[in-house]
Amino acid sequence: STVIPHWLDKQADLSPNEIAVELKDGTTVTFNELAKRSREKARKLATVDVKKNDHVAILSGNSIEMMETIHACSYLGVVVVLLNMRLTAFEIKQQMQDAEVTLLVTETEMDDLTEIKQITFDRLDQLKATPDCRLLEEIELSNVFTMMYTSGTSGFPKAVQHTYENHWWSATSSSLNFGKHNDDKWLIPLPLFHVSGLSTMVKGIIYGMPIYLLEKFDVEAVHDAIMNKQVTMASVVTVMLQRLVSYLGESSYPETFRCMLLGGGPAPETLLQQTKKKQIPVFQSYGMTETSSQIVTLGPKDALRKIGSAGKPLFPAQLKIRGKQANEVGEILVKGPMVTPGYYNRQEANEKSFSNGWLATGDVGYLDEEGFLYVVDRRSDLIISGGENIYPSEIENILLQIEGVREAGVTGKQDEGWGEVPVAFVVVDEGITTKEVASYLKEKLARYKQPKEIYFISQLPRNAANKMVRQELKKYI
Ligand code: S0N
Ligand code: AMP
Ligand code: MG
Ligand code: MG
Ligand code: MG
Repeated sequence: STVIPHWLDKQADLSPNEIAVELKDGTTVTFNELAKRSREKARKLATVDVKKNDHVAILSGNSIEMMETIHACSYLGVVVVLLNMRLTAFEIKQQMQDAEVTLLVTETEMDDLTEIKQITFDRLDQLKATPDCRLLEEIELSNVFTMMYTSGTSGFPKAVQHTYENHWWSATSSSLNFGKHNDDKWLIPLPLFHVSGLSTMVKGIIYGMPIYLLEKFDVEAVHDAIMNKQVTMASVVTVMLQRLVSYLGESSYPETFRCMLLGGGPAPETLLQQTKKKQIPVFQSYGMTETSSQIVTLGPKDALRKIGSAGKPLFPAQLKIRGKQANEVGEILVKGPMVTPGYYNRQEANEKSFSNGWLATGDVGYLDEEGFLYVVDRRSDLIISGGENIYPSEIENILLQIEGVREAGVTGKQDEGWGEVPVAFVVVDEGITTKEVASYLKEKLARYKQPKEIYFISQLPRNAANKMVRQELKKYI
């Protein structure tokens, strides 16, 4: 496979004193410093027995330490497993076991994960680095760099593997669409544990571009970065854009702000019309964890003309609608070097999802006569709440573990704040209360996955084959 110099070393050589990361408090880190500190962290990780091909998990909000740890792993040839900060200890343990993680690196110590070998960023920093530890000078593009979990229709999350090559092409295909400007500075208000945030971090390294990193989304901080910190591009999900638009009021963003990349879920037409009126340069996109971020994006030429469309597949990605002609609705299939080689340890799911390099997304849409994609429906039953994915089957499985719960069905309900939220319907034995059900779920599921409403009903809607029909649950809402 293709081998390139380690990309952070390469950029540190090309742009040593240029800014790689900028924080809200004014802290900046140059490429040279970032490379040096990441290499130092790699040598420290080696002292706690981390070695090539190990799987190391990171549980952290956005920070420079987190970025350095991710790069440190790449210097050791270690696969980084990025965990969602919102998960419960129960969910984290499941994912770490599934991903065969040997060490967890955290921002703060996790008391409820004592059985797992863990180290905080601070404790890692206090270690004395092994000076003779050999770090990788080159990257083999076909190797896996990162893994992150995405829910599955089966009810249990699967780890999506990203190779260096996937990240490389994701970054380059984006720049072939948007262009790479010398004054670009890209704002990351999205978590680095999602590919939305991580892919932007990688772009920074490959482009030699500063990123403006927020610890977490905050409407004032994003507004301030765009207005006053010379940010030229930003990535957001719909709920963030909605909050930004109302915060903006009658003002407008500076003309130097050239791209608001919108992804991770559907964009309401009314929101797009509002942003058009306010001349916010919104670019709709379509992508998923499996495609290492956007794979279809509206180009600058077409953003206003094709409002509502997610755009065309980026160079050199391909897209087709299974068995369909222009304007016919069907399943979206994608192919390209940014598409994951597959889920970790999931042979069955891989056989089902991939064929001749084409990924069957499960999403539904159509191409117009000019080849622009319109996404009309999400992959089977997927609920997207504030950019976080929720699979009904995952919640149903947990509900069914409760003694006294006989049947369970979960569906999405429209929500003004989050887009959609999960709602549960259960058939129970006498005596059990909704409070008991809710408190069990609290232990097992991240807050955003917990049903906002729980209804006891006498029976679930079923078809002739006695299979529950989730779509029918919508009638009860
Ligand atoms: C929207 C975010 C920031 C949450 O907002 P907020 O208000 O800051 O929440 P908190 O203060 O942390 O918590 C307050 C209460 O709200 C609950 N809560 C938090 N988040 C959610 C949620 N999503 N749904 C429902 N409830 C939520 C908390 O639990 C808390 O509740 P209480 O007080 O009751 O405990 C946050 O949700 C967020 O960051 N969302 C975005 C996540 C994301 O990045 N999604 C994208 C994933 N997809 C991809 O990565 C692929 C596509 C992609 O790459 C992409 C996507 C977007 C843009 C560009 C790209 C690209 O292609 O490059
Ligand atoms: P994730 O893996 O968390 O990034 O989720 C990706 C999913 O979000 C996709 O499979 C789609 O179901 C949905 N999605 C992404 N982009 C769009 C879009 N432009 N319109 C509608 N749904 C989208
Ligand atoms: Mg996901
Ligand atoms: Mg908040
Ligand atoms: Mg999502």
